[in-house]
Amino acid sequence: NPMPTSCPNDTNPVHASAAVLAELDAGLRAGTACISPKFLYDALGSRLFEAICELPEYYPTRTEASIFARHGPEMARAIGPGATLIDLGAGNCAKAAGLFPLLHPAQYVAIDISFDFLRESIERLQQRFPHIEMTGLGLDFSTELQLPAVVRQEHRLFFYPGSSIGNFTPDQASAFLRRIRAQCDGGGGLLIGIDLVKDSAILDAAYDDAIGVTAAFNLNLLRHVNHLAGADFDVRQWRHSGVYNALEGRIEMHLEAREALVVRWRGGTRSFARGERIHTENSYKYQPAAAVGLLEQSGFQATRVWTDAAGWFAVIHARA
Ligand code: AVI
Repeated sequence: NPMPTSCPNDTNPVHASAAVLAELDAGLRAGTACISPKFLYDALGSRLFEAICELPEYYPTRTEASIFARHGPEMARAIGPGATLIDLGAGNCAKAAGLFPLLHPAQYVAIDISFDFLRESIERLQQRFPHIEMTGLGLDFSTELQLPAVVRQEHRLFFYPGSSIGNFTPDQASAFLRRIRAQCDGGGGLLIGIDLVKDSAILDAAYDDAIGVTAAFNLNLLRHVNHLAGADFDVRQWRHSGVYNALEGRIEMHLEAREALVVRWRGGTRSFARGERIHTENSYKYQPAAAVGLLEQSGFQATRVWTDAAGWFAVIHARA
């Protein structure tokens, strides 16, 4: 059973690697403090994100699911059977699992930064689909995408649903897509979900829901940073903000200090004025043509674009 064995990010559960600490340190010292959204996903953060996907306000998950439900057979025809399905940011693996009966992949490779969560997901999935070879990898694929030799070269289909591409700036997104393309040796392609520009009231509600799950998700990042960097953030001193910035075409998530405060971490300290913010996430929204343009400028050829009736979300198949 090719169960995951390595997780570069979780080799030592108490202390973060020097690189992670340096990244957090630099962000906390920046003029406008920032913490990468990848640190939203510790074990609790992954569960909170799962809960976000169930919220009535968070339309992306169910809208994308409706596109898969409606057009899945057509997607499977465009892709063909026997793919090496590489799931980027697999989380609970539910989206990929929904495609198995249509896609009949030869191998399933699930990658996620939150490895313990992923391991449990894969163990469950392997029992449901014993005939599919499965591998789980704990990797921060945002910084590098070196796939180990267990990942087959043939017919690679990178699966990047949920509009996670929107959490990169367009330049970072393009660089990331190029790295994916470089891993598609013998042909291969990409099946990607991209959230589209829409009325800002819908976007604002999706990122600041009524019962505060998104707020908890954002605030939990501070507890994760406490753990990783030995910081002493008091979560009660911070408030969540998630608002659409129409000029930039993106949702911005911030954490805002409720009062003047001081934070210490391993190797540093900083004071925050009341109202001062830490930028924790961007979530870019694309026009359909811009989404296709992003893929093509990254060396992919978009073969099909599927959207829902309201035009809120797009799933695109692209060839390398
Ligand atoms: C994972 N990613 C695509 C989500 C998004 O919508 O940008 C993360 C998220 N942030 C707040 N709610 C959900």
